[in-house]
Amino acid sequence: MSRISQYGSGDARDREREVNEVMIRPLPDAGFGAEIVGFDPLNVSSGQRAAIEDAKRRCHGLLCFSFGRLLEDEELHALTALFGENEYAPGIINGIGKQAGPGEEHLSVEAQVAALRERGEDPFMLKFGNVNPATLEKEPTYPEFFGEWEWHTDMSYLEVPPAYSLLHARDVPDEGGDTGFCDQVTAARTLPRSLRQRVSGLQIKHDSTHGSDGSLRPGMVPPASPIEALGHAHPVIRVIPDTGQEALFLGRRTNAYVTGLSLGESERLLDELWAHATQPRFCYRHRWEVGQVMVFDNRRLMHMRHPMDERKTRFMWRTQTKGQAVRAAPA
Ligand SMILES: O=C(O)CCC(=O)C(=O)O
Ligand SMILES: [Fe+2]
Repeated sequence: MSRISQYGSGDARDREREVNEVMIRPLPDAGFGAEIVGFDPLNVSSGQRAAIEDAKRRCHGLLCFSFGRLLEDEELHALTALFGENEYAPGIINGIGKQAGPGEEHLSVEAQVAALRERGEDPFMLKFGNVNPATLEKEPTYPEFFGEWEWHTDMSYLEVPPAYSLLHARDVPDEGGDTGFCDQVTAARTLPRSLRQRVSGLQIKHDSTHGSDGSLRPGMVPPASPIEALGHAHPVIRVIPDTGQEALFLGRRTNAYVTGLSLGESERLLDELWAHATQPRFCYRHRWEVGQVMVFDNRRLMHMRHPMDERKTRFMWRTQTKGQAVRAAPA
């Protein structure tokens, strides 16, 4: 993929733009995406806001804000608000990447949010890694944390999955722990015609029982087979509302199931789709710098995390924005 044709017209001024002292330029060494430098999320001019809207459309849904410093909670929330309305973080509200524990089945979302706030927790922000969030001292964590996290789209097991996710690097190892991004609009555009015909009208059920690191989510029981997995079914090819583009929407491979097929047929079709969707030519691997925020459009990109050394530390903050109803591509 040529960076220039992916980003814009190829004119040098067009590729590197200064808007009220904010620099927007193609993400180095990537086939897509833009890097934004010199941005203050608490003080955004209308020109900057328009430039970000434009970059959202032109940069394949991947924007890297390089702040060169750690953000405050309210700064990450202000940046998130440029991309949409806050969505709850996974794993803390029943039904959103978490199964209610015994006696918790009737708790309202409001009651759960109030209890989280009481404990000083932010229901919209996930803080994860192998450090204590308050002291930043290294802490033991579950073994899957260090391995390779599979390709996925955030929270696609929901009926209305989030549109954007924002990941803020607070502490990253000097090697390992990179994040990969994979463009599913290009994957849909290049899908062999015969495969496209086979998936026309089909849906995939997106499992909620396991996280992308392979660990079981809070309160969940492993399904007997993908057919029994808990999660929502979505069209294999969706239309992104903002741009009208078609994108493959595979979610994650573990426990995925093409509804209505036998398990064997479903597995074979999914293997073919995944082999096509994750080709290196559609992907970019991001090496983090502390202080960066990667904003990615879940409707367009899948992401994964590379493994890291157990002796090292990594700590990220994450927010996400509410999405819109998933619309199937026309047959
Ligand atoms: O930490 C990363 O690089 C990716 C984590 C991830 O997949 C997520 O927070 O959704
Ligand atoms: Fe993720």
